[in-house]
Amino acid sequence: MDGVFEPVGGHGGQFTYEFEAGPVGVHPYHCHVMPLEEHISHGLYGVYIVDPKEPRPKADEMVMVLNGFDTDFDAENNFYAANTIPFYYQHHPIQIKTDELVRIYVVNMLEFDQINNFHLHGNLYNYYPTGTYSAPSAFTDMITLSQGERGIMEFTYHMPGKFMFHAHKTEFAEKGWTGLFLVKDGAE
Ligand SMILES: [Cu+2]
Repeated sequence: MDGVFEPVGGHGGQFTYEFEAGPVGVHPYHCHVMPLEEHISHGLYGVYIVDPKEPRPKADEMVMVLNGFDTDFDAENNFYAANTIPFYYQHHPIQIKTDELVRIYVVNMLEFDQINNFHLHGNLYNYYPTGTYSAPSAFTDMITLSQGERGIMEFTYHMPGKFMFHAHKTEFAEKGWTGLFLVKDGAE
């Protein structure tokens, strides 16, 4: 089932999409009804994860959808975020533990601006494009994603403290796409 030819229908409508889960990885899904750009730029999308039969190593897992919103319908984003709410993780740091593996399923769903990125402070991460989980393509603190690109990031902090993560595209950071990890001593 492609899914494009089976729209859910009007208000209150429903449709059950059926498919066999695969390939292994992190995948976006989105509205395919016109006007497409308007629908995507207002949030009609989501993410699903297909786990491998042999489980990934145990980790503190989270999903981050990188997005922006055009609130005044001028085909430009008024704010940017990781998971929709600007500056949310800046004001509510994500608590993680030292020496514990953190796994982020990251998906770029940004409309209008071609590129987005994910920069991490004080650490490097292994990056697996599309989450297919063969070999990492990079060990870095900075990846750049085009629209629809996604993957898995894995890292471990060994020191407690506050560490920022944000778009290295400065405009996006200024308009909401920044956050903090609050790393606590895992032994405590
Ligand atoms: Cu920075």
